[in-house]
Amino acid sequence: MSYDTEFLLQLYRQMVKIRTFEEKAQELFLAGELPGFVHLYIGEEAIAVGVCENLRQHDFITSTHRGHGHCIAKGADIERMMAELYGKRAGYCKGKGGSMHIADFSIGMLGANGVVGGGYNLAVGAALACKLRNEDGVAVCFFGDGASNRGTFHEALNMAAAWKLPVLFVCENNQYASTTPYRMTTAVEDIAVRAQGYGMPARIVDGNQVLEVYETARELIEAIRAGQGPVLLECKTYRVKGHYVGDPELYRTRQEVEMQVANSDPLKHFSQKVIAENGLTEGQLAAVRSEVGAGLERAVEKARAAEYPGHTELFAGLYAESEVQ
Ligand SMILES: Cc1ncc(C[n+]2csc(CCOP(=O)(O)OP(=O)(O)O)c2C)c(N)n1
Ligand SMILES: [Mg+2]
Repeated sequence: MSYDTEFLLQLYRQMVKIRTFEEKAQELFLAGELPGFVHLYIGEEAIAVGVCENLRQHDFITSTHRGHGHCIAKGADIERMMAELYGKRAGYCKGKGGSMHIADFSIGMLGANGVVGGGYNLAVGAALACKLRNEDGVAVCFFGDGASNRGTFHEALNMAAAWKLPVLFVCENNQYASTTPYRMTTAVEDIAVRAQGYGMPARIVDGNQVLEVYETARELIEAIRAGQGPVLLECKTYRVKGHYVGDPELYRTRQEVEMQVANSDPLKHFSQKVIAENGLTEGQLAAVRSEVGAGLERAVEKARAAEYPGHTELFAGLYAESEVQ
């Protein structure tokens, strides 16, 4: 497939936005500026970007505890995200949720989720709503390899397949679930084989190559939008950072991590490819990096200067307004 320069720069911009946001979140967390817990999406950028570039504003996504990349790829505002990480009132959850609860319903982002495997049924529900309303929207459910061992995986895939709901289940197989390597908890080589048990088609892609993810997701999302039912897409990748910022990572060697980064970093791979094959220049890529970097610095400055929610707001926003009179 041939791509125009603007599109390739857009993919790069989105991946760099995620990488830069995550590197900054790591730095700020280690400096003691951010409360709570932070799980980084570094090394997995090509998956969220390759999938979400095929979505419309009102398509839905559900996310995980490692959710910053999904939010950014779906079009969330990094200033409100950063303010949320700081616990400030200007944040997506008015500072009360933090990293694992960021949601933006205006762009179909149904929320990061502290419950592993908590996104499946939200995605199936959103897809059912699309179908009942006769809309051609789709729901994408991002989940981890570890999360595929939860019971909710079975419930959701079975119902989505039986009712032919418009869901794309995207497994981010990053080889680890917390401190456990894939092989310690999972007997099958590929999560994709599990789809067969639900009568659902599945595909496997190299999740470190954004164009491969993009092209496959594009084909699958078109078919799902046309009413052909759900599909499971397994993206093979690697969790470059610890499970959370501060993880001592006693369960793997530095050599393993360094080898993976050297061989499969999605940003490095993409830059080399577009310079060699598509005529982009290092100057164009550097301009994207500096534009993104400046935007992120502004987000951090604003978040630092923003107000914390006041004690009088402690109970505000905890419950939805009742529609029952
Ligand atoms: C229901 C539930 N069980 C356990 C946990 C603790 N926990 C948080 S993340 C995680 C591992 C998830 O692994 P995976 O699904 O592969 O996602 P990854 O962290 O690799 O992105 C676990 C066990 C949790 N948050 N929720
Ligand atoms: Mg994992």
